[in-house]
Amino acid sequence: MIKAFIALGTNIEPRETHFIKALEMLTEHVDITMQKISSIYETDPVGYEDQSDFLNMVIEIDTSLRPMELLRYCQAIETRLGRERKIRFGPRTIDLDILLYGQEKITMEQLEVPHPRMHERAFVLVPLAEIAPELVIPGTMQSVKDLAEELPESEKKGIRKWIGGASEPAGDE
Ligand code: GSY
Repeated sequence: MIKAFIALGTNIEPRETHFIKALEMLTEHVDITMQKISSIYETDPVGYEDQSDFLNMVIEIDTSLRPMELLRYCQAIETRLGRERKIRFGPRTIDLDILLYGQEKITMEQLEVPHPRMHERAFVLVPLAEIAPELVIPGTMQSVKDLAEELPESEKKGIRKWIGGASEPAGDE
């Protein structure tokens, strides 16, 4: 069994329903066991900014799927939930990004693990730090908690915990 982390993002309504369905489909796979689920965060769009706010979360799974099998299953979920790839970095019903697959470093055309931008994205680091604060991303020397804490204030401001259909600043408990 390999421990893997997957980031989920959605910015087309009904956003929470997309998360619920994606989690159901992951759970129903016989070779995937859900281990941890972060809170949901509402986040300002990064990259292409002229689009709606995202909901983001991160999960930890145990899996016996090989990396490409896991990628194909994640892509199948995206397709079943109606994802279209019209604008690069543009709006999406659901996005499932494999962040980490054990300690493996994978460099393929279709899949790069650790995810190449995960250590700089607040919408990944904040939920990941919630479920795996002491994790060290292969290739970095710092824990996820430290990386999240060191994010610029301007980026942390764009991450709000999503509670019962409303959001409030993250880290204010
Ligand atoms: O793969 C990430 C999709 N994405 C996101 C996202 O999930 N959240 C936020 N806040 N901005 C994003 N920009 C892109 S592309």
